[in-house]
Amino acid sequence: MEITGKNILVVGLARTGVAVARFLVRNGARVTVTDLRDETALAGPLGELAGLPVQYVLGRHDEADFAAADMVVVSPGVPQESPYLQASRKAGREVITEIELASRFVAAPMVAITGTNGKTTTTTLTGEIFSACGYRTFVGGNIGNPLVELVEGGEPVERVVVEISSFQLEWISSFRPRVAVLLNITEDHLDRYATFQEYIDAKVRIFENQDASDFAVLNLDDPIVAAIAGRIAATVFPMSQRQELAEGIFHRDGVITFRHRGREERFPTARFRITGVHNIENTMASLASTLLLGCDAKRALAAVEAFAGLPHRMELVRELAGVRYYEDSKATNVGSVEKALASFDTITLIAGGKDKGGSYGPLAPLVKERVRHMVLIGEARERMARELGSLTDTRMAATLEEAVELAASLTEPGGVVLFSPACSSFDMFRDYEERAQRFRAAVNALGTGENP
Ligand code: UMA
Ligand code: ADP
Repeated sequence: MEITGKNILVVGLARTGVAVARFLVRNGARVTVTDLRDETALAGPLGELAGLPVQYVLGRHDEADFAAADMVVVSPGVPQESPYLQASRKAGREVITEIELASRFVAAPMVAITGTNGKTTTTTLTGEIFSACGYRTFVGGNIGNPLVELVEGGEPVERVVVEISSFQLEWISSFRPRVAVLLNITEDHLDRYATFQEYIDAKVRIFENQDASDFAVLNLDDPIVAAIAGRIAATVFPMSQRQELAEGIFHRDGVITFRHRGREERFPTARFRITGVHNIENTMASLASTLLLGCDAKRALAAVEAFAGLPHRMELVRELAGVRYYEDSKATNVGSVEKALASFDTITLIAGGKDKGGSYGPLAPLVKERVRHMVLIGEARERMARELGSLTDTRMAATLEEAVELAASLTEPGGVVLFSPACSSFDMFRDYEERAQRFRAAVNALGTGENP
């Protein structure tokens, strides 16, 4: 792909925009960056690009720029229906995401991981396994560091692992991973997509450019994922915790078995540090991807056993007066909360936050069975109370701190206080990490007589 001398418009100036602009400038493009936020709000990113020959259109978008550019590179946060992007398309301009641009320059075999939940855990673990097997590995994508940073840096690598969101797949045209993983699909991001089907369609695009020489690692236990198997050109490499597979990877009686073209490898789970059925799913996906791309089973097992998981995913914060407090701030949709609820018996659930438009109904059976008390916070609390409130003792709290105190007063010894919000954090917090820190501080302040 030729970039030199091209007139390229970069839309959005946050992590993606900065990395894309740098890469394009370095490769001789004429770069314009536009963002709806103004110069003051963008002081940080502008500082990162200081001194580079970039033109800026800030605080607004200008339709003429979108129609005139040879190519438009769009950040994932920009909605597909943006009228400006539609103007580019109408003018016959190529619109692509950063992941599409970057992948055109990646030569090393790539594993791309998507799904509603488990992406970051699986991406991280996959990277750890490749590294333990001696491959120089780049790990990036939706996890935080854009893939284009790899091609910009020019570091030679032997394996690439990218976490891919549905947003990043919206404007691909040739993106083609050697191994594409789809972990699961449940309702999410209905504040961005008009229907659940639109979200599914965006996710499935990860397989769009693969052929039979590539692999699609599919979780057969998820009905929506299983239904995709017949529709794609890649060689399907199935995974399951419910059925034994002659070809694929499956879990039974504490052993994960990988079978591929006559090769069989067995991985006992007894010494794994990450727990829960969902983490077996993530581990199977990581093992499948890495073994399919050359990893040795013994080294792979050692890497899995050493992996302690990531913060803010069902982390034990503290035990106080016989009550365990778990922080699961990264649980921003019902699918992840289902897994958290399935992990404990007697639960006081703290949930709520910014509503993403989906139904909370799928949580009903587990709430009824396992949740003794529910404390709701944030914008979504009224709707959550309407959909789930009749199933258990339900209270409202004005702040997270108040919710923690209330939960502590309600929970009997032997019970669990679980903060698994089912919502994003942006109504009350900067992001899920700040929300996590606030919960931890409130829990650690319990019993001290102090406010966090
Ligand atoms: N903007 C415009 N015009 C618009 C809309 C937005 O100019 O019409 C501007 C905003 O003012 C802002 C910029 O675009 O300045 C934001 O871009 P962005 O939201 O794409 O932010 P980045 O920092 O580039 O982060 C993106 C991903 N963000 C989203 O998908 C929302 C990051 O995923 C990702 O880590 C990063 O690229 C690197 O690849 C975050 C995320 O929340 C973690 N992802 C979602 C999720 O995991 O659920 C999908
Ligand atoms: P993602 O990057 O897709 O958001 P994470 O690994 O960050 O995934 O985990 C997000 C949330 O989902 C956490 O609450 C975690 O406990 C839960 N989770 C992790 N793996 C799975 C899975 N395979 N299925 C359902 N929930 C999961």
